[in-house]
Amino acid sequence: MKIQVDMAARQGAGQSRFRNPDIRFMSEDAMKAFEDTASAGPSSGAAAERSGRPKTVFAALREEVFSPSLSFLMEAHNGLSAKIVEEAGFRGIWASGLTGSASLGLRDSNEASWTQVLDTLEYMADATSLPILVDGDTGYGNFNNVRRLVRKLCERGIAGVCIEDKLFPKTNSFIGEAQPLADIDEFCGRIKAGKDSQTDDDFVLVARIEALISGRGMEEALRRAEAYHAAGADAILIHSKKSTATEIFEFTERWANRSPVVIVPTMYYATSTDLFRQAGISTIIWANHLLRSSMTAMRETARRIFEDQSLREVEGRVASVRDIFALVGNAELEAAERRYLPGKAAPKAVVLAASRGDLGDLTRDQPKCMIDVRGQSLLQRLVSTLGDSGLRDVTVVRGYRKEAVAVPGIKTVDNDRFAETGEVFSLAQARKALDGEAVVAYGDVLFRRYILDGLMSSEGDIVVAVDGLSLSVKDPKKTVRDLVAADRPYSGSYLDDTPVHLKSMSESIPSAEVSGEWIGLARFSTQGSAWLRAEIDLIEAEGLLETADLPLLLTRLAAKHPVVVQYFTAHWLDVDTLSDLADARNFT
Ligand code: SPV
Ligand code: MG
Repeated sequence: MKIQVDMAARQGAGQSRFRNPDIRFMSEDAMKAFEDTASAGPSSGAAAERSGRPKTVFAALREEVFSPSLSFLMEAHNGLSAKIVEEAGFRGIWASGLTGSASLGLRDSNEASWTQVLDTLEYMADATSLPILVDGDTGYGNFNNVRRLVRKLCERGIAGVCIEDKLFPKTNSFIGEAQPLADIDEFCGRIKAGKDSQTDDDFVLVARIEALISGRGMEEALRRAEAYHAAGADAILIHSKKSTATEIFEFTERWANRSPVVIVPTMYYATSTDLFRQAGISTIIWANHLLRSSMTAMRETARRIFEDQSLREVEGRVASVRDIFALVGNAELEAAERRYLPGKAAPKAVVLAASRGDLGDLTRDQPKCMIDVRGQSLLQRLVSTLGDSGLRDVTVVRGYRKEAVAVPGIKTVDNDRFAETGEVFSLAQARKALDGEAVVAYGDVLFRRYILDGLMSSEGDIVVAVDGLSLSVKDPKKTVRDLVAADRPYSGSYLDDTPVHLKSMSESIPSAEVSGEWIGLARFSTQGSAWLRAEIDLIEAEGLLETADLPLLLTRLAAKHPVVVQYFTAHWLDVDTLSDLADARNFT
């Protein structure tokens, strides 16, 4: 359902990008997301998530184009580059016609058919959660081709299209002079046909003006902008091939933001982004830089290997094979195999949540794991992260205020002697869950899912997650209980795959030997779990079950079996103090 929104009135006349009080169309969902974002600041894409309603890619692109702050779309030309754009932190993708063609070895002259473009887009949309604005060239024909294109784009979850006012087959804007332009009325027909064919209200159609490129001048560009806007284009892309942005700024000044303006500063790259921001530009497209940088890298590697007839110089300078596995999500496949393949028993998780924790009033009626962090308890957050990595069989060891431990779907066991016993005693209460692959976690840690996925895909029988750059390393005076001494320090190199092993873990490791801090997360293979159970039995037989803690247990295991240290840095926290709790509330 569409609602009419006076953007100028909503944003307040002073700060509106749309100085001309104009009527815009936004779906209710997009408007809500937009308002939440505007009031929560630029980092809040979480509006929809907070409301429990996933934001569509269509609404996400609309939000980028219509938000008052400057947005950026980064070029991608296939599934892998789309993933890299997302990994870098961008909020949207430009599916460039030039780079999409070039990556197929073709010219930017509609040599790839539009359905071949669509196929590539499907890979890209599958590979990323970011919204994609596709360079639809001229729309591949007349109004009728645009209609079919837009319907197919909506079907495949492509959030928007940009069409340019030239003729099919197109030629890249940076080739030649005075390329013929489409008749204005005919192009307006393409715009109307596109808008009438979208099957999602938030689909974005950008009309690209080539008048400056083809030497037809500013008046022509403005006349076209007015006509395309009136025909229903959501935004105007004003293109220029000058080396300075003078004509872009003249256009934005005179257009006065009657609708959002999109630019492609490939040729006027030296202009500062702040000037674009001051000019009220909506969106900058970095149009071809991933393809161009990969060409440089591929040439260098090919030449090196050709000359050396060896890989020695190259290995270590290129992404590791493991990096490829990580980028395409092999960890998820492994988790799915455990869930769906016969014979691959689902792994279990044991969460230790018996202790009270010392957070004053907050832990008067509930244990620390039940403290609320932005609408969900710490334990609920931990259980969902575990679930996302395929760990759905979760046993929580309760103790202090056990009746307050309530999270749907968990199993519980109790350590009723929590006040006078330690962690190994708690773990022993969950011995039954330690019969096969298992993860053990403290109940007060939050971590990004990739850390757990890393443990789950490790080949070690016992693997511990260690922050190689935590405060314990930087400031050995800070009291951290779970200090780790490993046989190799954290190297900081993504390419370094050499296995690292635990030597010992405790709060009193001499500072020179500290390699990091254990975050309270460990994985045991079926073999590892058997070793773990045997060690708990032994500790019990020695009369130490009440007093032993997990660092002691892991140190004893490390003396007998390889305990693999998996390093990472940041992206986790445990909640020991009120200031940790404040951090937890900002943790995403
Ligand atoms: C593209 O990336 O294909 C574009 C931008 O259309 S440009 O190459 O500048 O024309
Ligand atoms: Mg193009």
